[in-house]
Amino acid sequence: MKLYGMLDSPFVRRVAISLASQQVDFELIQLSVFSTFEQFSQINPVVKAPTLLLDDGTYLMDSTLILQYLEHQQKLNCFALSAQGYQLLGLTLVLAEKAVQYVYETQLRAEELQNPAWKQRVLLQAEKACQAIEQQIQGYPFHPADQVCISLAIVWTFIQNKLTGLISQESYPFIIKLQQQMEHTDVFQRYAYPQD
Ligand SMILES: N[C@@H](CCC(=O)N[C@@H](CS)C(=O)NCC(=O)O)C(=O)O
Repeated sequence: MKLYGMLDSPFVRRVAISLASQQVDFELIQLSVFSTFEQFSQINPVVKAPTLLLDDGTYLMDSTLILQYLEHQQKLNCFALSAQGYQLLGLTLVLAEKAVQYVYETQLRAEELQNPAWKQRVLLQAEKACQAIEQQIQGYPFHPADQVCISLAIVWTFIQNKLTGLISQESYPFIIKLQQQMEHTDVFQRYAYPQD
C-alpha cells in the first residue's frame, strides 16, 4: 500500500501515524496536491490528500474512510471508541477542517478578495471546538494508540504552525499536555510535522 500526501496535512499525518502505530506496512510518498497537481492526478483524478493506493490499483481517499476500510480489513483497531470518544473525535476533525479552511482562505486568496465574515466564522467555530475539547479531554483516558489522542495532537501541531497567534495557547493546557506527550513518541517523531 502507498500513502500519498504531505505530512503538513493533518489528515495525511493522522493516517500515517495511525497505521505506523499499529505496525501496518505502507510506503509514504510525499506528493503535494498543490505543487505536484498533475503527478498527483495520475494517482487520484480528484487530487485529494491523503490518498491510499492499494496493491490492486484501488485508490481510497478521506482519512476517516481510509482508516475505516483498514479497520474492516482487520488491519487496524481505531474505532473501538466510547460515545465520548466519538464526540471528541468529531470535534477534533471539525477543528482540523476549520483550520485548513482558514489557511486556504488566507493563503490561497489575495488579501483584497478574502471574506472577513467567513474568516471570523471559521475562527469562531475553531475556538468553540477548542473550548469543548479542552473541557472534555481532561477526563479522557490517555493512550498513545487511541484515535482521539493521535488526531488531536496532530491537529494541535498543525494549528501551532499554521494559525500561529490566532488560537490562544494559554487557554488550552490539557490539549497542549496531550500534544506534547504524543509528539514525543517514536512514531510521531518518525512522521514529524515538517519544519521550514
Ligand atoms: N475530509 C478529508 C479532508 C482532506 C483534505 O481536505 N485534504 C487537503 C490537504 S490537507 C486537500 O486534499 N486539499 C486539496 C483540495 O481540497 O483540493 C480527509 O479527512 O481526508
